[in-house]
Amino acid sequence: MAFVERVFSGVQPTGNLHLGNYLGAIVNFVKMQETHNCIYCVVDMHAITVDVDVWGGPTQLAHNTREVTAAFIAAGIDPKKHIVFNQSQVSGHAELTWIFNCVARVGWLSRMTQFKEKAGKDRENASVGLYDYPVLMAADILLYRATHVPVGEDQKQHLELSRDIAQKFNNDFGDSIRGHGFADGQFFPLPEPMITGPATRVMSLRDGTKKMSKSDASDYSRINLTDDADTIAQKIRKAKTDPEPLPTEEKGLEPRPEADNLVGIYAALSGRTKQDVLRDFGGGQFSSFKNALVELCVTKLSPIASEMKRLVADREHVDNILIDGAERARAIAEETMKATKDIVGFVRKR
Ligand code: AQP
Repeated sequence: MAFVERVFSGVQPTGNLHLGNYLGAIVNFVKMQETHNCIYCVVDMHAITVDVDVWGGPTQLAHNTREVTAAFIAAGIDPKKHIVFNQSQVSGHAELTWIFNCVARVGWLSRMTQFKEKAGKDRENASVGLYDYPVLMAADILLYRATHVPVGEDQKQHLELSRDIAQKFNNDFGDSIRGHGFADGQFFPLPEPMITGPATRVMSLRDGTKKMSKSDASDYSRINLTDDADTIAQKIRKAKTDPEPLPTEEKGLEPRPEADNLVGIYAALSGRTKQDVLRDFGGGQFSSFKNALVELCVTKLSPIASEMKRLVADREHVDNILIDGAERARAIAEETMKATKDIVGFVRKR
């Protein structure tokens, strides 16, 4: 069956929204609005899978939820044409997770590298929610039977798991799916990851081998979307580099992760390729390249930061966007849940 194309993606309200989230995900969210119906979700149920002192408690969570919503809107997402909401307002996410918990295998989840990294050595003490995170993510996407998922490269493995869950559900319940009018036995699509652009994995400004991350202890490792111009300039000027001039060819970046990262950031922000950037800056010193990068970052990010600030101050407006989005999301989710319950054999009121 050909599925109607639909985009779904989410961002966790865990604070410190950074350039990696922006270039790896949000920029592509904005682009996909031109060609698809899109659903963008602030995934607050994912945020609470780490310890409460890490996600910051109720007041912080509510603030971060509004801030991510503000970032979506400030970056150019249209909440009227598309859907913007926070996950916990639509109960289908939790309901479908339970059904998928009974489809997914323990062995599949045990291979997830993000769980291994986040749980660290103290695995016994990690929450069950952190272990189950990828199943909730599969439910997020498949609740809307979404076909395309724009994400950064770090989410590739989770997307593969979502495809495995969709496939196993379709196989396990094939006869029932056909019996409920889906002639080819395919109820859930296998969602496609959309990992595109020159900055699918933005690295830390302090260590080019580590991903730029919200939870890095050093604020100098990342550019936050709320940073002002002086802070951005300071962080880029202090960013780790090496003593060589920039290469003239892209392959010269391969053994130089910090140079590769900064050139990738420049390319992504200017909508050009890394080779184009090296045509302008190759052979030159980092100091002049960094000056140009500061200027570009400030030009692109400052309007987003000030619009975010304005929106976060208008709490009622942001909350109304989330409430309206949740209503429209719920209407789609309820259709999927009704059909899924029928397929599984759960008796329900008609
Ligand atoms: N460094 C990155 N480069 C490119 N894309 C990135 N994403 C995250 N970091 C990078 C993408 O941003 C989207 C939303 O991510 P999330 O809200 O799930 O946050 P996260 O992956 O938990 O972000 P962090 O910074 O990596 O958090 P911690 O520090 O907790 O591990 C996703 O599409 C993600 O791929």
